[in-house]
Amino acid sequence: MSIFAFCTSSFLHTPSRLAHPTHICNRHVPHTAPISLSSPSPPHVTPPSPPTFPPSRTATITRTTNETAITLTLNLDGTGICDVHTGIPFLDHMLAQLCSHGLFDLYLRAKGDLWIDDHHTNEDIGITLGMAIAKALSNKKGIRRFGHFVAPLDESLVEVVLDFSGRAHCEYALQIPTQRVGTYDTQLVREFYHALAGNAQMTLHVVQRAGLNSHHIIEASFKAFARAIRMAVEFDPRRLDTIPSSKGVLTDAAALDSKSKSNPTA
Ligand SMILES: [Mn+2]
Repeated sequence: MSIFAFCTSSFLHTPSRLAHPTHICNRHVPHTAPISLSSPSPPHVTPPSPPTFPPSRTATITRTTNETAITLTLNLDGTGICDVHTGIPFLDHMLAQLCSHGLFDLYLRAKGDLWIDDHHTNEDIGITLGMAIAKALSNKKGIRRFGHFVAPLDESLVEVVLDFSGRAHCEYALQIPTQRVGTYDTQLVREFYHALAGNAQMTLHVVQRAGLNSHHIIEASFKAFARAIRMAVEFDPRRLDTIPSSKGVLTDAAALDSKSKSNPTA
């Protein structure tokens, strides 16, 4: 029987004594050399250093066309601060969901041709936000890459699954029962997701599992989208400094480059 049979219980409840087990035991059991302390002796453990993450991942994009002028700054490692004025009140409300549940900080100002309708402004905000996400993620080293979430909002239930794969793909399957929420054309939800996924180089699936109310369905989708992005962009402590791909690359650099060439202000 080990010498430690006499003192095990005191070890269990007094972790601070673990550093000096022989001192405690020697008071009760005078030992004669040699005594093996191999098995119960706690090994000397150096606490692991906290992982060194890069500083906050931010991106600023300014994009100007004949239809819209948009400037935004995104911080993927933020706290949920949302300072946006898109000119489209319902889209402001949805971007607030994105920030709050994704823990992004977003500053955005948009001036668009709203006298026509919301289409160009809505789509170009999706484009610009997607570009900002891609820029902030850079080579995607250390991120989880995949994200998913199912968000309820009362009777509505929407699932979002995404992958920062470097390939732009959007499967959109919301069935919104009314043409408008407030003044917002609900067809624009699809346009927003397509524009964002395409420019963030993201594979995106938006699936409606239940829902009756248009506002609820759309808002549930943005909440699920926010949480799925948050999951995907957060760091995997087992992935530090490596790109989460068997191919070794998750960025279509040529696509990003062609965008910046076609839009010199971006
Ligand atoms: Mn709402």
